[in-house]
Amino acid sequence: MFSFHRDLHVPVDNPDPSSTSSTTTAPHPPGFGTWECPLSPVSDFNDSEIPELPCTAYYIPNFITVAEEQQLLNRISNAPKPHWTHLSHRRLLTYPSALTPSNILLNSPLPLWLTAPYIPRMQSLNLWSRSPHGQPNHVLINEYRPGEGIMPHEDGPAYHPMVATISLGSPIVLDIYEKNEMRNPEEKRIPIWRILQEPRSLLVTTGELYTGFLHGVEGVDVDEQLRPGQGGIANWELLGDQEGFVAGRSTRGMRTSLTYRDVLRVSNLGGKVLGRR
Ligand SMILES: O=C(O)CCC(=O)C(=O)O
Repeated sequence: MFSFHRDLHVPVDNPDPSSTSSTTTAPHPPGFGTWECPLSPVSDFNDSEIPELPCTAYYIPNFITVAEEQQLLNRISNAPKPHWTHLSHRRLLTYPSALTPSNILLNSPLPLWLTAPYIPRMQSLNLWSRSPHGQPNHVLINEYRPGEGIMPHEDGPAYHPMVATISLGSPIVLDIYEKNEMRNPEEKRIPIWRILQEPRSLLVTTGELYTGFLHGVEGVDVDEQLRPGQGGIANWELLGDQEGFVAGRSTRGMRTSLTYRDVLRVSNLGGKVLGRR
């Protein structure tokens, strides 16, 4: 009856994440870096904006504490085994439930352990003020072992165009790609930007970055070229622990992401769709 998370994504090709290695970034096409953001979806957040990226991405290190990270990891590891969806290169938990095939969320609250104090903390930064429900109503939890990843994709129109990701466990690099529909499908995609997500950080992607680009995580055992500048890490200056990455590489451990979203169409069991704008 319901589609799974993978169906919500719009995959653009189907590479084996473990067969690729990201050590470079693609040259930026003409016009890149000249984003006009007349209606930045988030207003109280400017110190955390990742420079150079299209509008808009924000990175906040240490958004949660070590104790909160541990509590979340404990909750996730206690999730009943049948609740996990096993995908080819990661596993996934979906709260409160998967969307229907027509991308509708059946109205049901998120569990408290996923909401308090994290959603109020995001709201105190004015984060969801422009989303239809004023807060996230859907959380997808991805778990990656070393060597696992997620192919380049976009998150699609089911959601208000914003994702807020809390990272737990190992650091990991998120790659951003041009959509470039004209490319040869055999050709390996090269990221144009790379964002390093430290444990306990919050990454917010929204606006043009949500709608106009793809994102993915390479299935590698070691993230390399961790440094500032072209081909390096776009959020280098915002990292909480630059020192920890001065060797330029980071060996992956288990990494879990909590991706908070606002599903546009919500239905009570009676079938009435609420919350559309
Ligand atoms: O794990 C991540 O940070 C990325 C997850 C992702 O791309 C997604 O859930 O759509």
